[in-house]
Amino acid sequence: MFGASSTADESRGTITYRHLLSPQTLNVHNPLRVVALIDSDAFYAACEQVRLGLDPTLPIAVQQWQGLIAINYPARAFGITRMMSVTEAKKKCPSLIAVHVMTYKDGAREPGYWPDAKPSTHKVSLDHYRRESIKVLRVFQATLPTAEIERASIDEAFFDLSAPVREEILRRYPYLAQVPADAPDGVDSALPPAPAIDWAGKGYVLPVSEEGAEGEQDTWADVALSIGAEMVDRVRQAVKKQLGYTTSAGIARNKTMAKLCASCKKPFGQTILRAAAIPLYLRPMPFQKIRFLGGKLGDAIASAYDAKTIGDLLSVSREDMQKQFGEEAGWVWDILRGMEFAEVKERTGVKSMMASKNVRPAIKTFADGQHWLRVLSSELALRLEEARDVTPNVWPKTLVLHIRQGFDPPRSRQCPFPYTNSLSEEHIARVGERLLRELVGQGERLHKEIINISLGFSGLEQGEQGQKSIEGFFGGGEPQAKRRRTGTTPAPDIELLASTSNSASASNSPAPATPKRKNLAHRCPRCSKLLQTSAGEEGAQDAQLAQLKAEHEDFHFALDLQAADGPLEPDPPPAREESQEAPRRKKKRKEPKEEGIAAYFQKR
Ligand code: DCP
Ligand code: CA
Repeated sequence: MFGASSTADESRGTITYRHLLSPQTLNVHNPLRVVALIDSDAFYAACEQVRLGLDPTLPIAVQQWQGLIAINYPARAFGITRMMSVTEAKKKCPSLIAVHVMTYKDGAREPGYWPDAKPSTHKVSLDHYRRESIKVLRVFQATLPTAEIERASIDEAFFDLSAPVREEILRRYPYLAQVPADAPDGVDSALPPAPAIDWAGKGYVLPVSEEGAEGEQDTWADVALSIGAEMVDRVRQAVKKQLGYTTSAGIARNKTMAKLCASCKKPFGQTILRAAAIPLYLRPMPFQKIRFLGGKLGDAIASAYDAKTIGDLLSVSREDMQKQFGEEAGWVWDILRGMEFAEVKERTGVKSMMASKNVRPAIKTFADGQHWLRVLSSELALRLEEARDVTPNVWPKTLVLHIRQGFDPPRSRQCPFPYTNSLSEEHIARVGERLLRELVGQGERLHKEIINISLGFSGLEQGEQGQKSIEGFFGGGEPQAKRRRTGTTPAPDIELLASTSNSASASNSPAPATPKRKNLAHRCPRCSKLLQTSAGEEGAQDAQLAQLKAEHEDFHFALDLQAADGPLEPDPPPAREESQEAPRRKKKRKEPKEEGIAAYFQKR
């Protein structure tokens, strides 16, 4: 069953000196890999509890207009859920403290906790939660400076702890640093037996068997997980101590497993999923709970195999699955066995920001439109300013305006966003107004009223440190332009298939040019798509491949967001086309070769 046919599943095989000592093996296939997901508990509610200095045992919920968007655990004990209105929730728990999210009101430069917030005059602001989210990220970075950290949402981050864990193994077990002279296969010899692990204080360890009989000897991969668990605990305690937020975590060998088990011990708990415990943990799980299997693809698999749980699908062969759902369905087969090779990609900044408003009453005149553009612009100005505090010099390449008129499909216009030394809401609003004119034409009264208006920045990129003016950096527009040109160009002859073992930051810092290479390729460890550079200027291939990888990872990021429970923004953008990733995704879907599994990711 499990393991028997999992030839790629190195983590159940022999762990050698090479796995521990060779820098080249520090990659997604290493059996000593340690990945964690940390997720804040009832995040917005916790932000309000800390901001207001409330006792954390009190029931608290965050309110947006009449609905609830976050509920802390004491309030959940009363049966309050996100689906309820404030009135309903207060019936269940009269002492519930319902805090309304901040809003922007006309004329005010900054959002505030206005007592009279109404959808007709105010616009929701998540600024406080974003700021707190950045603070949490800073604690992560300061506590674990050598981990790769990928911010996955406003309150979740993945960690690749493999490098610091490897260091710590060598510090604790220095005898492993040298391959013994009599080792039969040199560096490819198995490590000596691992010491027994004392799991006390490290978190909840998912069992290997129902009876609780462990039976199996601890492996070095388990030792790695236990050290990773200590690190995650340290980081979580630091967040609690410094900021007052409780978090929960999952520690496993890849992102999907870490994410799955992170919610086992909520709130304020962490869970460890060892390789040997994966079969028992996964078998009864409804397979549609797994990222990307919740939508159309999951439905199709469910009906093809009359399956509900992961266990129901384990008898399906990889070949059968690929025959039915395309070559790339290999990752589905892998994930059902707990295997996944997606990198934790260093992603700590933002790439786009969108301010959106469902307007009630609808916008009927150009002046109404100007009014809301000013409100949206003031939010964007503030957010860009804050982003620049965190990431100096960051500036958007593009300003995008989306509108939805009645039941018409949403429409959008975009233009380059000019650099200015004195960023102001007026500057953004002026460019936004030009875009609005392009969309609605001349005349004061609109032909059709607007029910949603969204203004956003995309292509946020950082200028070089120490650069005098940001204009020099963006003048050429090279990175984005290159990305567009190469994104869909097929490359006929691949000279070198870049391994997935590049460090996660590869796409942030392109490798130095290698003149001999004609073009490069990279197979996405998540969906197996082959990304190829086109034959072009010599030496540009590494940078090109890095761009392609970044773009493709954005595509997955967009899918991740789509697959998440719901929109993170309480004022959801009117259509997928709004997010920066969406147009690129759409373009990809039109490629004829996006058959098989990709077809299942098409929009509704
Ligand atoms: N959020 C939202 N609307 C949703 C889902 C989430 O506005 N449909 C916001 C409020 C949450 C925050 O995003 O506080 C994080 O979302 P989570 O799904 O992680 O939920 P919580 O952090 O609130 O709770 P949990 O402890 O279950 O993670
Ligand atoms: Ca959360």
